[in-house]
Amino acid sequence: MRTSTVSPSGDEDDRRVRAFQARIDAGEKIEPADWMPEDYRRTLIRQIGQHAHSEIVGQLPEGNWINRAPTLERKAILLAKVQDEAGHGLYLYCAAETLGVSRDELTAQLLDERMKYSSIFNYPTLSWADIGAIGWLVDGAAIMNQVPLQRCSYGPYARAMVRICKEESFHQRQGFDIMIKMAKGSDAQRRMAQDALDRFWYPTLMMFGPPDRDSVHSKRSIAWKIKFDTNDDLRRKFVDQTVPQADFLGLKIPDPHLRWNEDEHRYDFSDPDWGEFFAVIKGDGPCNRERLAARRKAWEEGEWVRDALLAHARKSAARRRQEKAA
Ligand code: BYC
Repeated sequence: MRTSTVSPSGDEDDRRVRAFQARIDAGEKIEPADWMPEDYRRTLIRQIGQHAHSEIVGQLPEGNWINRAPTLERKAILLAKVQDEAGHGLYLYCAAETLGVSRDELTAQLLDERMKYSSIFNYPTLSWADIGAIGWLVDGAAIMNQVPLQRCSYGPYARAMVRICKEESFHQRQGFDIMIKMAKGSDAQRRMAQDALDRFWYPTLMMFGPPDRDSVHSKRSIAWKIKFDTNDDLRRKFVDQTVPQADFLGLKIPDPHLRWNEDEHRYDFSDPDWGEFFAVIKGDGPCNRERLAARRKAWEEGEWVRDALLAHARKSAARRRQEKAA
């Protein structure tokens, strides 16, 4: 892969950077063997790597309920969803690998906390209704954020997103279906549904990232078509889409300032507690330690599988070499 190793300084570098930006502006896809500025490559590794880690860590809160799903059908659906998340993680690690970073390296960076994963997965799942709320709200937010990424300038990421988005739609639908059952069920079920909405609303709004004034990467990522909307714009779109769904369920969004703004034709709403968001992404949320401990345990316990695969691959390669030589 050809990348610049220094920031553009001479005429030649300036020309290459301008030509690169022109390709992006013209809607061309950048492919792994193409020249790209080092910062573009690093930004993609950061975003795709974090995204992959989110899919993998994101299995934990829902995996917690597979054994406690209320019916066999719900259990089969949840199992399929959690397996899909593992698949999304793998597509994304493969996309990141095309940028010259190995999956082992990305995992090492997650485990020693140099890389992040989505803040949302640091909140616990306390009841079955939380599984509905995750599908409805968390996957709903994920779709809002990920649909534009299908047009990302980097080919392998864009193509991975096409498949991921298809599966996310099913995830969102199954979550909303759980919420319908709960919200229209007994009083106790309705209370559980409202409680899940109360706890997941603001953490879901945080998924879109810090407010625009604190977003360090947005401007450049938008210019590079690695991002298409600002964090606040996507958050607003999500609120506008979700409030009527909550009305349909007969549930109340836990925001006393939520109002329809007739002039601007959108909802006004309260910001999440940004102090809480920054604490969570620094490692100080309700479940950060538990999540990382689970990933470290899985990594350590999987060592024999990795060793066995490597030994098998080496043996097969040696056999192929012998056959070729014979
Ligand atoms: N959580 O400059 P900003 C899923 C960090 S998986 C943690 O605005 P950017 C699902 C940000 O990384 C959902 N950290 O950043 C899976 C940066 O720190 P660094 C995952 C966050 O990149 C299973 C700093 O804050 N989706 O849906 O322009 C089951 C400043 O932020 C968060 C993706 O990853 C956060 N919420 O924008 C169910 C989608 N927000 O890196 C569902 C792809 C911000 O400088 N990613 N930070 O140390 C993106 O679209 C963008 O990376 C973001 C952030 C919108 C998330």
